[in-house]
Amino acid sequence: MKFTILRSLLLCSCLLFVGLTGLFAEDHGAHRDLAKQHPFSIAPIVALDECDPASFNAMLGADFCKNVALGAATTFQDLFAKAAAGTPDPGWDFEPDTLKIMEGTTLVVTDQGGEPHTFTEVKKFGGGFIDALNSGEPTVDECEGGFKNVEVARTRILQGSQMQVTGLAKGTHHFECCIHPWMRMTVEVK
Ligand SMILES: [Cu+2]
Repeated sequence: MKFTILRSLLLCSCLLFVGLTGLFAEDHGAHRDLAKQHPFSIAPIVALDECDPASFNAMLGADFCKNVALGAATTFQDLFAKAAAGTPDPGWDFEPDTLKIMEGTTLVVTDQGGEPHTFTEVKKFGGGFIDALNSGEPTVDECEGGFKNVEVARTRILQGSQMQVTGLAKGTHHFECCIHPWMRMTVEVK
């Protein structure tokens, strides 16, 4: 009797340990596979950046960039200089970079950066609507016209807000930011 209880306790501890290990292991990957797990209804994605409020707001107006990333210090001028050099700032990023989901899963994209982004589906990755940030790549059709194009405007995400993407068909989908086109992610729907 005692032995059975002890064995159960041991089994429970093991399961708990395996569960916790799984949790911690999963959280830090840039490539997330939710398709192998219990069907998820929501897949979280974050947009990140490190805009420096002083220089961005001097160019683009008060409150364009909010200081949410402590110590964010990429100036407006640095961001453009790095993009022009073909080495865009990696602090502007969607996480994860790749994602596998089951059909029917909703993508919930949260802008945790300091400035606005777009999460725009494109056939093929390429340039956004600000030539000087495109590192020489031509603007993709889906970003053409910038926010004057209602299809682009409706994919805009403001700081601290979320957008949802539903109804993705099975197959591979590419998303990029039409402002900072090196922010890219691929979603595979199974
Ligand atoms: Cu962006």
